Amino acid sequence: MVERTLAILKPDCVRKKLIGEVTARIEKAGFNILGMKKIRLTQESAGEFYAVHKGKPFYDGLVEFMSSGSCVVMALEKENAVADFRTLIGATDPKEAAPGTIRKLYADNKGENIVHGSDSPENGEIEINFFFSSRELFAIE
Ligand code: DAT
Ligand code: MG
Repeated sequence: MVERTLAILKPDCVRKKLIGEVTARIEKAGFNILGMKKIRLTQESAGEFYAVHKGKPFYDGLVEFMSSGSCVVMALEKENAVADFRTLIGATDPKEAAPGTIRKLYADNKGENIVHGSDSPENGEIEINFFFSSRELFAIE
């Protein structure tokens, strides 16, 4: 099924000047980029985006990190987009990520892991709507 998933190139990705390399990997893996922009999360908006993790020991650090610099958000579309994007980025902890995955290649640790991917098609839609209006999304024609 054709699905949509949200990608966030996190502040560590931007700081390391890896926007181009990560985006090239995403395109080469067959994802269509429907929308793409640079944003800066506030602590409040980062906390809202990651509300599902509220109360976990890493939550405060996650909010701090995600609001520590700018990010690039992308709305992606592809057959089986959610699972295929998670395969492309690899496990949350780069130490456990498969060889050749984006997190294995570029991430320093579990907290600063270069890229976010949605965990279900439902959350993909919700997360895309968090950052994009429908007028900011364009199919490849
Ligand atoms: P994922 O981003 O792979 O979906 P997640 O949803 O479990 O992982 O967690 C969201 C983010 O929170 C993750 O990308 C990095 C951070 N995080 C998760 N578990 C962590 C931990 N044990 N220590 C530090 N940061 C963690
Ligand atoms: Mg997750």
